[in-house]
Amino acid sequence: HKMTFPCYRWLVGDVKVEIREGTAKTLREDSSSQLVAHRKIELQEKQKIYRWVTWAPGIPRCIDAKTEADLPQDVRFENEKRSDFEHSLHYALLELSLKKLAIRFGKSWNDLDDFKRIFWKLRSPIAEYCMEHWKEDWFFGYQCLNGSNPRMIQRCKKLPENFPVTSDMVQSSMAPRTNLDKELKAGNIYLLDYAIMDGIPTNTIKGKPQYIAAPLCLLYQHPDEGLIPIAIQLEQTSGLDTPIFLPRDPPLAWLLAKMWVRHSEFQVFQLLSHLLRTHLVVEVFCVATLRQLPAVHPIYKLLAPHLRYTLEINCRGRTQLISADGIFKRVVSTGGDGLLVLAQREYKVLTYRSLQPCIDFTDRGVSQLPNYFYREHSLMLWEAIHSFVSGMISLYYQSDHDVQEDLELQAWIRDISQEGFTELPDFGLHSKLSTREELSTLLAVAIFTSTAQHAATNNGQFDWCAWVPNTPCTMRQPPPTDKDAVTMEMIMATLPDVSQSCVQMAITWHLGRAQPDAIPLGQYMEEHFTESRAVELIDRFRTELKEIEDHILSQNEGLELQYLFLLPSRIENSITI
Ligand code: OYP
Repeated sequence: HKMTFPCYRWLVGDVKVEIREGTAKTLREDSSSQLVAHRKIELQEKQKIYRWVTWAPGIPRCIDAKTEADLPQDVRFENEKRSDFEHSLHYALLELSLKKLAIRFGKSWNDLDDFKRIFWKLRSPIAEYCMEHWKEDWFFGYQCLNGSNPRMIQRCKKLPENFPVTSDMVQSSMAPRTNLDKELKAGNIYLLDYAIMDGIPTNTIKGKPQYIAAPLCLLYQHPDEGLIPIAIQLEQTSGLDTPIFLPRDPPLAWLLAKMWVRHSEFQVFQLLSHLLRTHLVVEVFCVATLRQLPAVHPIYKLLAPHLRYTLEINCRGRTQLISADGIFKRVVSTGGDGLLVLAQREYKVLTYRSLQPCIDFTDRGVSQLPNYFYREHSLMLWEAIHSFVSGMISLYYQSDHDVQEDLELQAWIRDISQEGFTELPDFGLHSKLSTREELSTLLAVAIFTSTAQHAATNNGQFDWCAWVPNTPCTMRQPPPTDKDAVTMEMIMATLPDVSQSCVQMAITWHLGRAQPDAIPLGQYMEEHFTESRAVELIDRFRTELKEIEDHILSQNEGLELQYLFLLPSRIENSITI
């Protein structure tokens, strides 16, 4: 018999009694010494089954399990989920291998339109829209705000020294009667800086080297045209071999420069924004919660629905996606050593601040950008989550003192900060919790990251990556050094080949499609809380989510390109894929 989450306590002697609907209690509130002893035994047992392990140094630690088969039944996929997961991927790969065969047997692969032969429509209006508009500059800018990686763009007050863009170069992109200097001062210039990609080891696929660049891209918030790219340099050191590409260059040169930026974007998006900053961060909360909080603890009850299936999907990711012979090694430029080096660099500078959306937007200086739906929706969701969590916390903790005195909670934060996020002196999360506010923010970070933030990065991946030239997973030729020498032949030799493109489409479809057994944000299949005041807070939370839902729907009405990734009904309650 499998329980989704074990909520039992030993009540009488050794008889296990399952109470899912009991009153939540912190250690101090548990009156009898017998119940206190049961809490202890439960935790000892759990700490035997759920153990920390270092999968690789320099990234968050994770659950000790070689494969998902080592995980306790309680945290495994249900049958329905497992068979769907396994079938959908086979289906996609099979479908695409037929297309691949068709192309192998004599059809050409020498023009961008050839990508249409393997392109899957699959009811994704955005993917189709992308295929039509991916070359347009406004569309490039739009994706910085509302694509799958909406956290890369930052305001640029002063040009980086290694990116010597001059006023003359970009004058033709400017609105009348202004120039680069004025716009820098006015705060209308933005930057994408992929310095983190510089020198990352590159993959070799079927004997052929793959290539990586470390681009810089300047953008301008144009009064009429919106956010548009105005200059691109493909490497971090400027020089004769690293020209600054401009919109007025030969069209194929500008296009290839943008593709190189988008190729870096693929890596940063999948490995850093998606894998590291959602999957691996949430796994730390998962393991600590299972190890340190008994099932009757209010914080356990609060977090459990947001941790469903995360351990299993992450185990599968470690064995099949980022392993030495996984999908990345087979088709992505950062496959092999690169992906770990990249993740380690990001982990070193990962901060707790940056996981809080309000602070992140301020730090990046992007609060003024118009049509930044991701920002607007994230902030609404953060507010709703934070106020729900604060309400729950004040039900179970009457004062800050109660937080300080909750020994189980203190062991939990210690596990998170010292066992999970190890080797991270500048992370900025204390190893003790002293106030209710600190606790609420931390729980809001855990819930926001496992729900909204994961949805924002995961759910659009087919939409934005299915048209491979828009977000290529690898590059097979080095970056261009001569603007005038760029040809279509060179572009086709650079972009992923047929089989790499097929895998990119299959995997992003597999991960990005709606999950059949999804539980949406704020819906709880088990009644962890039965106290009437807690139930009222849950109801209020749902009402707020419904208001956000209506707001987003009406805002999107009639839009050619809709932003619905953060529609509460489409956000899953936990990272399950
Ligand atoms: C697990 O049978 C996951 O090969 C995805 O991983 C795909 C598999 C297994 C493959 C199954 C198989 C989920 C957890 C995660 C994550 C975040 C990073 C996702 C990166 C996706 C990259 C797509 C690559 C396209 C070339």
